[in-house]
Amino acid sequence: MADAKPQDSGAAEGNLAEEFAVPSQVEEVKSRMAEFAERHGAAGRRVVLITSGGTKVPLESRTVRFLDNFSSGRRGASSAEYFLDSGYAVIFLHRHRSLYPYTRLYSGINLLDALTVEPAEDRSARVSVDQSALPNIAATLKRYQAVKSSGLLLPVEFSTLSEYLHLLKAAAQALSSIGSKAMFYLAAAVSDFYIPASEMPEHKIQSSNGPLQISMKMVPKMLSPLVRDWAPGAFIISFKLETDSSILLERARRALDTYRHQAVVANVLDTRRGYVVVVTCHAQHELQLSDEDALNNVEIEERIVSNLEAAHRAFMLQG
Ligand code: 9Z3
Repeated sequence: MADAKPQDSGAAEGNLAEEFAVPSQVEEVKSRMAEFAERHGAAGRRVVLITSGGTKVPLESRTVRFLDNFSSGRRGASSAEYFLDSGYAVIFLHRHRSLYPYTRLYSGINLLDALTVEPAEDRSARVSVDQSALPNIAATLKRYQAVKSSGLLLPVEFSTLSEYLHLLKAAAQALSSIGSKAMFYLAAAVSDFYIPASEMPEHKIQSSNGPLQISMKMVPKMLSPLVRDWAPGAFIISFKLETDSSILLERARRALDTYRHQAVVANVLDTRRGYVVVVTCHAQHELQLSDEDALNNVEIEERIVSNLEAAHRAFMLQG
């Protein structure tokens, strides 16, 4: 997640398909996203594309080992809920098995510990839920079902880095028809490095060959063609993650200067659940949860989404 200038990219965005295999489902998913965007755009709704979760980068083509990262997908999944609450239609481009809207609230719980069977004798046995083991389950389930039946949430999954890159491009093109009604909220933690297929060993790397040295290429920065070519009218938010807080804001500003999009949400790994800065070309908004907020289970994503929703509205008015 280091910074790189666009010209450092190993693969220029134009030849994405040469370096990253095109997933078979991409055209079909693209038309579903385009239909979703047009339907909601025509109904006067704004549409946000959220990217969420980490990526894994294989070291062998018959993959035994890969490089992964820390991202749980919680930022993306909880933000999706707040965007839905704010009236957006949401395309949720997430890594397979990362956290998912609503179910994320129960991710640390063993479901079987919250269920009991009664009576056990025949096939009419009912399974019931211990609501104290699944806090707010009734309200959450109602909200989940309402969102599902309203057709306001379109989940799209990726597993590999290649899938992520091609699906993001497809999503950008699919949303171009709704112009400034589209928001991109790029919260996924995408690897900056990869091994091109042509340089990857086919079989498992042998430890008998001794210590391993690998050389990786830079993943193309998708923000550049996204802002310039694929969705020039959209409201685009990237995220900047650092572990050293002293360089965070400078890096966020540098990203804004380089890509010229609308905002960067800057966060530090250890404090990301309680503190972020929304950096735009004119301003800097610090969003911080107080001790009282934390006691009341307020989530920082509620603040982030509220801040960006208002900024998006102003952006659309500027026309
Ligand atoms: C973020 O900074 C997200 O806020 C987190 C959320 C990944 C930290 P979790 O998924 O964590 O809730 O566990 N996302 C973007 C990170 C990133 O890779 N940014 C790139 C960079 O920093 C720019 S696109 O260079």
